[in-house]
Amino acid sequence: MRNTYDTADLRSRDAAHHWHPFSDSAALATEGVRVIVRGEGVWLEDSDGNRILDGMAGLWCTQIGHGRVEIADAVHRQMSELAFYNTFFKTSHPPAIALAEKLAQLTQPHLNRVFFCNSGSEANDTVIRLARTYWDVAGKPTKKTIISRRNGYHGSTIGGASLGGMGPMHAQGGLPIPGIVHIQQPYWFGEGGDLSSHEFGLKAARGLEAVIDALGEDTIAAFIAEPIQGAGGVIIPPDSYWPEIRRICSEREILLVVDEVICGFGRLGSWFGSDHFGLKPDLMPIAKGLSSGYLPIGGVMIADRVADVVFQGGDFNHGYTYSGHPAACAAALANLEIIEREGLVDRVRDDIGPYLQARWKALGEHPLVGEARMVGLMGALELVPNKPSRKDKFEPVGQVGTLCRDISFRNGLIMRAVRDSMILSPPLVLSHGEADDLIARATKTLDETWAELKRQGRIAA
Ligand code: PXG
Repeated sequence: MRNTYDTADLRSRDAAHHWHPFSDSAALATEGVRVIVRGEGVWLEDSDGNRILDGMAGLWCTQIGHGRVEIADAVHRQMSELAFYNTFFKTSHPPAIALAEKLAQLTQPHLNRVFFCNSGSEANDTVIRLARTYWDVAGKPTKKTIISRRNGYHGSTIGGASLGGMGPMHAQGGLPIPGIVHIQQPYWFGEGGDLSSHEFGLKAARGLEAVIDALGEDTIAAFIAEPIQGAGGVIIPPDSYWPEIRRICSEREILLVVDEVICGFGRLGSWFGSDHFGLKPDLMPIAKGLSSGYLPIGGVMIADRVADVVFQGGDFNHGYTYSGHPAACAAALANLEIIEREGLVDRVRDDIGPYLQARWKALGEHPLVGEARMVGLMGALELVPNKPSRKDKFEPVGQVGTLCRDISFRNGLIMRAVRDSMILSPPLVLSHGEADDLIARATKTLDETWAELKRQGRIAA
């Protein structure tokens, strides 16, 4: 099909009326947005007809790739039958029932109930209310504080952004809300200093124990963390980290909340990041890959031990108009069916995961790359000025990452920049040939970034 879009017209109308998330809207209006018009598999097409490899799976979510008409058909069928009804006031409908049952089957045996929301942010706001309500009903109402991590990401609502540990988000709007405490993240490359990765993993984990002791266990409701931090820069914790957190959680009376919004639904080569790291969550927020982003839907999986207590408290006074929206549930069900039928989770674990990881890690040889890391299909390249030093960073932080991201775009590959690291999280349907293509584009991008930095005199010639 020929591309018949008028990019200049779209850009000017966008600039006039569309306020973008996480953007400097004034600067963007001058620069002009890139307009994406079509998607097929791992490929996107922009309004100028350029093909771009979607190395970010939409926004960490399009597990099954773009353009799967099967999902559109399932949604069409559902909307033709029942486009909307709510799940409040003693009602339900078949797609919400079927999806809740399916999620109970796919998750660990102790997770048998889901509370539906429309996003990961809403899921995490739900987590705050559920965790505190749990302790209220359990007769321990002083247990209210939630421990989270600096540079964690849990969404952009007031609750989600407060749980998250993003400084620039806290700086706007008077966040975080009271009752949330942040500890160190397990980011060895950036914060490990002279410690080995093993030692640093233990140190970061023991920060949890130290805060529980400092504040008193009778004040702590929960600890929340992503199995691997996504938006924070694909922070893969040292091997010592999660076992130590598991030990601490088993010795202390606190809920463990594992935020699976990015790591869930096959991203790490297991159904959930909790399975990968051997974690047993009490609450488990999900979104993104649940529907591959075809329609907005999220939820919180709730452990039996939590549900059993909260049920004794009567009404849980919380919910969203679109909790369990029929069309979104139908999209999610069709998406999960594709993930299962095509064996995408095993494929990431045994086939395309190891294939891409080997090639991605080889990019670590590049003079600009201080570390190349990847688990499943989720990876990062740390760009450094003075390899092999981990201590020397580009100043000011972020410019080189943005430069590299823009060059990558021009080379037809979407990577995301976090500080000065390049992030990759492609659709799980990526073929071997597409993985080779991706690596070729990433290599070209690194070479061109390196050349540009030399030209600018920012690294020794
Ligand atoms: N938890 C985690 C772990 C996430 O990654 C959310 C919660 C919030 O989900 P919603 O659906 O409310 O966005 C997320 C979202 C980025 C980026 O630039 C990452 C997210 C969202 C937007 C941008 O990396 N993650």
